[in-house]
Amino acid sequence: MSIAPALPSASEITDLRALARALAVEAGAVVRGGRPDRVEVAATKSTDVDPVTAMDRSVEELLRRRIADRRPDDAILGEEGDDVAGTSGLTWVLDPIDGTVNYLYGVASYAISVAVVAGDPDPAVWTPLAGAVHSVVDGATWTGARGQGAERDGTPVQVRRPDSLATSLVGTGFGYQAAQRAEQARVLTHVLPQVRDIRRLGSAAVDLCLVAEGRLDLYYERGLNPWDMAAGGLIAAEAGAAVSGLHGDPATRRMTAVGTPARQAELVALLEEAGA
Ligand code: LIP
Repeated sequence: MSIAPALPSASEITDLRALARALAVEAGAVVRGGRPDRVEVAATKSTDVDPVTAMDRSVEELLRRRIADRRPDDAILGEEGDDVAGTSGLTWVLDPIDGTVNYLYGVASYAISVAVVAGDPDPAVWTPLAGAVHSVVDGATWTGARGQGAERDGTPVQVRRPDSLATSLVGTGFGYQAAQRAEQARVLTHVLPQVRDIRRLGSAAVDLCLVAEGRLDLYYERGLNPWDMAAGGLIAAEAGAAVSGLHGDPATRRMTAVGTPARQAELVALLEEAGA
């Protein structure tokens, strides 16, 4: 049984939020200022269509340097680099460019995602404390902090409360494995007739923040990595969303379903029915 981590005070969490925001905004400026007209794939990861670019790597190095400088006792879990151990019990969870395929093609939805969690940096057991998501192309920044709400560029945000699942606009996404996409397509054929419409925007971090501010009603995806969901999940939760997996589980790689509680529960039931 995992022991509940000692949590920082409210004012420390406020400071962590400010640092997450500053890091995401600084990294965003680097990406905005340095994106070449034609982005090259530096390498591929889980499959041939799972790309990493030079910018993903350089931005993560920048974030790691800043955190090592400002928070030397904290651990780091990042998409593009090795885990760094810490002694403080806190871990920074980094996605230097969430929506890398969009960045590659110049499609507008990609973001820097920076979060800090207490406890094991595992979505099944972690305690998210603070997070920031910076949308590179339009410069929007969302932040959230445990028990302190969520905001976009200084304005508090709240989830939308649609009257029914049938009138809910739902975001989702698909993985880099062909077999996984086939399974996700099967589930989608079950979901689509039951909702207003589907949006596949390409960045889980941005999708979660769009739910937080009511520009999407619901979001679900199977296969998310911790760094795809750490900041966005907290921001959505602090904006009033229910954030969970299926069958009473927390939100993890297995499934992440998010939205205003009444509709989110209906979406979860639909996904369970579909055997998602
Ligand atoms: C992406 C997620 C997106 C998902 C993609 C990919 P990445 O993260 O944000 O929701 O559908 O398959 O996982 O790889 O750009 O950091």
